Amino acid sequence: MGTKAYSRPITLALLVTFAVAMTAAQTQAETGREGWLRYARIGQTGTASFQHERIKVYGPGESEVMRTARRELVHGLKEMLGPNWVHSGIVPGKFLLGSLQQMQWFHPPLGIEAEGFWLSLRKCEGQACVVIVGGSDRGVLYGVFEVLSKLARVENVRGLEETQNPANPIRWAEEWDNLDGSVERGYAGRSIFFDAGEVRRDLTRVSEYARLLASVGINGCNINNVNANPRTLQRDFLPQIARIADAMRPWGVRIGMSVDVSSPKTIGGLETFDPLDPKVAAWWQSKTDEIYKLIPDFAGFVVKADSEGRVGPSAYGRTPADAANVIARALKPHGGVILYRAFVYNHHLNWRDPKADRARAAYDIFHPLDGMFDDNVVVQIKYGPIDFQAREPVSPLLGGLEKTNEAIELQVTQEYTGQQRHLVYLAPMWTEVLNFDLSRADRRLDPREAECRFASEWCVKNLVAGKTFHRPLGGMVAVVNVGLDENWLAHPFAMANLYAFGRLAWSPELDAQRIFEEWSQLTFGNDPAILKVATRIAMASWRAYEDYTGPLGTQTLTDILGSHYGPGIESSEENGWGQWHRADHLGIGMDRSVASGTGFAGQYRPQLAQGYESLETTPIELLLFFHHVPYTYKRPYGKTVIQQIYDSHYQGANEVAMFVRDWRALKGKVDEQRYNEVLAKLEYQAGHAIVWRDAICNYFLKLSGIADEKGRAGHFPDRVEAETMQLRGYVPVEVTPWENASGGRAIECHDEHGCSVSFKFAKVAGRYEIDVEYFDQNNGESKFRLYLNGLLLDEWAGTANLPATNIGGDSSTRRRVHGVVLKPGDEIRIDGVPDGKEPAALDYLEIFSEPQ
Ligand code: GCW
Repeated sequence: MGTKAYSRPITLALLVTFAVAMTAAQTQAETGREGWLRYARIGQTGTASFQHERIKVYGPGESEVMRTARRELVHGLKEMLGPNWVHSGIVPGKFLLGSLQQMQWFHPPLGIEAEGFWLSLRKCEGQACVVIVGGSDRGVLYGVFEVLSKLARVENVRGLEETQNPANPIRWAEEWDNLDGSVERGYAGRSIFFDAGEVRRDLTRVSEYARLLASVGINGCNINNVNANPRTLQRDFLPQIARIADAMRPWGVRIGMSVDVSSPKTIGGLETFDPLDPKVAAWWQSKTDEIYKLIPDFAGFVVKADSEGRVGPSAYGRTPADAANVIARALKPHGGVILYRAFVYNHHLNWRDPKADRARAAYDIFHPLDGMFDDNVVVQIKYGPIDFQAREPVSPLLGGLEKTNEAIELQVTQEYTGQQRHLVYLAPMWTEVLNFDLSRADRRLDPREAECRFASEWCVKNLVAGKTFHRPLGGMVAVVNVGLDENWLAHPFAMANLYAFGRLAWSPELDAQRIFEEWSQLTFGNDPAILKVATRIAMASWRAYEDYTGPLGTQTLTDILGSHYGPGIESSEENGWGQWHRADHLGIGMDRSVASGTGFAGQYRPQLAQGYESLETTPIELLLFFHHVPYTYKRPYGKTVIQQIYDSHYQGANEVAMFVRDWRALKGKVDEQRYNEVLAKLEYQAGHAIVWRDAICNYFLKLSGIADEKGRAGHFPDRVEAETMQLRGYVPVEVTPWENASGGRAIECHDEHGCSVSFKFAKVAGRYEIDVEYFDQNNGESKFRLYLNGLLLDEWAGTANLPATNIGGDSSTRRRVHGVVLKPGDEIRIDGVPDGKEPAALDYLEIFSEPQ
């Protein structure tokens, strides 16, 4: 290390105390645009854990990433420490950053890998200083973010001395953005990359996104939908793609692109896209060379082929390995990689065939190809064998490739887990998957247990990182689908999933709750009251969602043919998509045993396969994924399956009601904007959880004919069905499927001047909560007014952005009015005015007694 590295120090001097006190309550509005990188002011009231008289940032090196690192550090320190920053330029430094080569004279420890870093509190010229050494410039940037995060969370850095290396070489965010600006399965606004067939002129949000990604160590971003439009590869389009790369590069985020394997034919003018045809290979080579001319650090391609209507190598009788390798060889000279998705399956399965099973597809297709993929191919495998369900067994393919690189694919975008209208913190599920031991014996098949305590080589996290079989590559990717919404993912808490994904890709050893706490502190500040409530809600949320949607391994029981959002129990049956639960009046579940079912259980390693094979040793959470059982089946000391269905749905819905209550306790502590945003979303979720609960309980009550032993399912003593009230203009309608509305019916208004519905209250006098269940479609903004004896109690409009153009489980929404004093004979009336195609529809009123 020569003095050259010190030639252009940025020096900032002032009197600063890093206090360990709580951050003051954040009471001004916050939009969430900064994500967890808010750098809120640190309180100055406590004892210093770490005192500086002068802070100076030396940033040797001139690379773009190094400049970013230096700027970010200065920015973060300024924001957190206050406005008293002064540039001095001469004072001995307190923060030193540099790459390994530049900082040798600090004798950094051995073992700092290319993207890793070393943080150390040292004495520099007689004063305490924080040394940040990266294995590369990117490593320095990651180190800077780590230090800033520690400071923001007022962690004691007095004894700072740590080395961190990422566990996974591949840590990518993938976006399903289309060139027209829409985002497939995106729930947070339009694409930050594209609009109207072009790359956006203003890529500010892209740079900001790259900053968020870099702050949790994500090093790649695949920018377009895996259902790929070949247009992105066209010569005149590539310079636009290069602009995206330019926007992300300063943050060390390399971009990748989804490509359609038929491109040599569709845009290349060849008569074939057969991967074994030399002309096709030449086309990929020259196309790839062209890309690297414009984007020298291009990360690579992602491929979806032979899946859900996409063409693929099967068109020529070739394998995924053939298709992957021809592209891999074009990337190889440039250091690029191809992520070939194992999400390959036939969606025209014969549902009458008891042996047919979509869950088998990935393993059946890819396991025989093990060893046939080039070294820069990574097989990208969804965590479960079906499709991002709230609960699935771990994909057996993750343990089925020993001579092939693999990456696990997760979803931050909550396609099947409430679409960011429901709060679902997914890291507990992900850590369960990552810690799952695919070799384990059948001693205890409880998927809630972290099994990898003894670092088994068959642990998913070790397999995907490439450690088990010493693979050159491996990693974790997540479909994120951020959008132009100011807060990126629509629900403030959804950002915890993005944060957690990055943290886990960096270090899959981390604990889901610990990660959440970090995120919460960074996002909402260090007030312990907020931390406690937010953490409790988050940690209970996945289980709650699973409980009120589809427990016992039935998958999510959502409308799989449409929105993937509200309940749609029969949508998965009697079609070729293969998400079957096979419920009939006697029982439910899919027999995937080897002995009598599809044989899927046999794709696991022997001991685990044995565990899943038997009804008794299959973990209860996956019971119906592996077995078809009568509703009356129960384990010793357990409940019947049907009773578990009832209980879990009531339990899940009650849990969300608690989320609302708990969050309310934070009024005045969390800034108003985010407090209100979260509250409104939780209230909506609590209502929608009831829609889910009732749809599923009522459906299985009718189908099985077995009553809920607690008398809840099908009994709603506080409910008044809209169709039984006095209707003026409103007309009763049947709802399809019937279970998605109370009593199977609702009322609609088709008079543009409005309609009205009323009834006389008949219970004892008291104080009540009135819940109005109405339908909020996205093709109109109906208005509703609620009256008590002619006096207006509440009014609202159906303005939510729900994935529904008609009445049903996607649009059913609850409006709650508290503290209404009622006596027998009072008239409750609702006036509804339709708008556009939305008929101001109502399902029922529910009137609960409230404490006086
Ligand atoms: O879950 C399904 C989604 C599709 C998606 C597909 C995939 C991009 O419903 O929208 O297509 O998975 O992962 O390829």
